[in-house]
Amino acid sequence: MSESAVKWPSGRGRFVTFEGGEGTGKSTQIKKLADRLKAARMRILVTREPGGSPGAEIMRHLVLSGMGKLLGPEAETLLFAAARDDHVRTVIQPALNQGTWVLCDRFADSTRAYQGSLGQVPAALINAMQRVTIGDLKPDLTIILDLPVEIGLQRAAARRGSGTPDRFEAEKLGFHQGLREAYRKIAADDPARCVLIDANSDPDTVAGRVWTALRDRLLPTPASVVSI
Ligand code: T5A
Repeated sequence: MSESAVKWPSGRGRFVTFEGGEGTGKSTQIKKLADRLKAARMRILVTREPGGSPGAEIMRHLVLSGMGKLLGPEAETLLFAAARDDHVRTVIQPALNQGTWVLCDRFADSTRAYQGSLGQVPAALINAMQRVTIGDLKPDLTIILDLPVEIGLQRAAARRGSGTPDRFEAEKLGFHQGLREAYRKIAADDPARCVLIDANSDPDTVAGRVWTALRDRLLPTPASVVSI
């Protein structure tokens, strides 16, 4: 089913998040999906975490510089939460309310994987922060890009060139392997929301898989198809 054969749902926008380890291709795939949706005349907002609003971009600079790590895992989690709170209130929720589809590069699953599973921050703290920052807001679809960690880290290093790895890119291989497992578990635990996608192919092939997931999950009924 192509974009032109789709009768897009109206009303509140849909919230689609992209997750995965370092260099798995989230930004690349979000751009491809956004281009395709825009070609179908959808109203699209592409955003990211940490960041996505002026206040949250300041927090992004703080955590990716490694300052948050100095404060310890719990405090670093609070920094991500503060950034998310601003982003949700000032950008994501207003856009969804206006019928815009929001494509977000990382969201709450990143906190569960990086700070929860790998940073060993207690689930009780993460759940409490989630209640404060996002309340009932839940992605309609979460695309989790899955890739052998060596390939993801090579891609991230190639893109970075001679630049310095950020706070999380600089972690050891075991950290990234644990991250991949954490994301696989998130996908397995919430199959109604999450789709695990093999990202170990060329960008257009992966984009085809992402499109199929979106079509199947967010445009599922035969009534969504109109003849052309
Ligand atoms: N974080 C974030 C937390 O710890 N807790 C949280 O709650 C949140 C929200 C953010 C960091 O913050 C952490 C997680 C992160 O470590 P970031 O700079 O936003 O850091 O970086 P990431 O989100 O990790 O994204 P990356 O920049 O590492 O990579 P992407 O977006 O997954 O990958 P992308 O698309 O930029 O591609 C990387 C390179 O690979 C190429 C691209 O051209 C690019 O050069 N590429 C491919 N090459 C071959 N085949 C393909 N299919 C390819 N797809 C892309």
